[in-house]
Amino acid sequence: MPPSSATAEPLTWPDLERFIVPEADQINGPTSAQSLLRLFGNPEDAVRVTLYRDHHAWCPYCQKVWLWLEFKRIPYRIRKVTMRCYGQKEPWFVSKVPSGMLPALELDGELITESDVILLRLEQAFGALGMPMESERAIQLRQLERQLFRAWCIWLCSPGLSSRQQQQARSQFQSVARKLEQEMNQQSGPWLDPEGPGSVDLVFVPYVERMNASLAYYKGFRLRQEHPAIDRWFVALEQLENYRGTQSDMHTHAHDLPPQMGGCWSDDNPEAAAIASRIDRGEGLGQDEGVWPEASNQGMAARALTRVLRHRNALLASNPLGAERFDQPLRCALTHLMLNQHCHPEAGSAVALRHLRDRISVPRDMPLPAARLLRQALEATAALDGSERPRPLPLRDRLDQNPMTFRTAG
Ligand SMILES: N[C@@H](CCC(=O)N[C@@H](CS)C(=O)NCC(=O)O)C(=O)O
Repeated sequence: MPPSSATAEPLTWPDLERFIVPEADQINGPTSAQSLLRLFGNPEDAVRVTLYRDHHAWCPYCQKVWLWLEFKRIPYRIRKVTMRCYGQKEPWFVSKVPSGMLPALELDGELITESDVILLRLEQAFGALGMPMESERAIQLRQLERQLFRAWCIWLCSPGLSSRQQQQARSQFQSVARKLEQEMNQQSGPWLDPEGPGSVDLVFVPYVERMNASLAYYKGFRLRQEHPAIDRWFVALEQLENYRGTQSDMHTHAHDLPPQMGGCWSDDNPEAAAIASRIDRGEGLGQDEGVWPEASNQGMAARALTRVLRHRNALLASNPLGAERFDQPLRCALTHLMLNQHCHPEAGSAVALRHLRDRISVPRDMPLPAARLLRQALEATAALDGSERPRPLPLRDRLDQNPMTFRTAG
């Protein structure tokens, strides 16, 4: 909804605190990136599993295992570890896993690495999720996932492709995506697994989510429009709260992938530039990005506000404008978020507001629709001050996202 024409005075912090909503139960409630223990109604001594995954929920192989545990409702603990691209790996983790690679998992005290090996061991211990991972069809589908991954990497991560090579890379990617669609179309429902959603579906989720985001942002390619069976599969996933709790958005992926992939290259077409600018401003990409079935704007705005207030001191202190000068502009943006009215920030705050806009990470900080509203409120408030933009987000690392500032918050 566009903001009303009225302008508001910035609410005070106590005024804003009245909008705080209780956080859902992170232990037994819906899937949440903030959980450190998941019991699904079981007693704590039922826990046999510890999942080591990254703080920011950026690691695709971790998402695969995370999804599996959530879909199977296996009680587990979570220990978060820093990825090299955004900080220093914790020494306790390196003594456990010398390569530092994520994910890792402990099952009854046994350490397991490599996401596929982890899933196989979990399957042995707790039973398969739909089709067993080593059945003939599952192996074929897992190979198809790697084929699609390779075609995506060639298109997205090869620097300096000529227009002809770009076209070839796109055709190659689409021919593998069509094979995936054929597999989906063979089933009566939207899933790859006839009993669906099974392990074979979950194996595809992390990278197909990243393909959808990165190909829109860097190539102007709308995966969900071009490949309707993949869209149906996404729509079905988005009905499931255990997927939504892990789901990221296009802004997050567009900017977390370059350091992880060693660079993502734009095809330099006007469609890509328009989509990238829309995503960067925080507008999202509507149905191509994801549509949550039960998201009311007011509820999601309150969830965004609740997360900001939890980290208020760290957000103020880490802002380039400094805590004191960023206080009023941040309250203005939050006032806009909650009242849907423009609120004039103090002069010289546009860059600071956009600095925060650029660093909201999904699902680490909040759900996809909440982040979209918060980014839009930050951008609308910044635009009242001017068009000045912060430095572009770094491409080689994301040390600007070091989690340590936020570790003790809340
Ligand atoms: N083949 C491995 C790949 C795991 C992997 O590449 N992990 C990346 C994160 S997505 C990693 O831990 N990199 C080290 C780091 O970023 O710190 C698996 O399937 O588990």
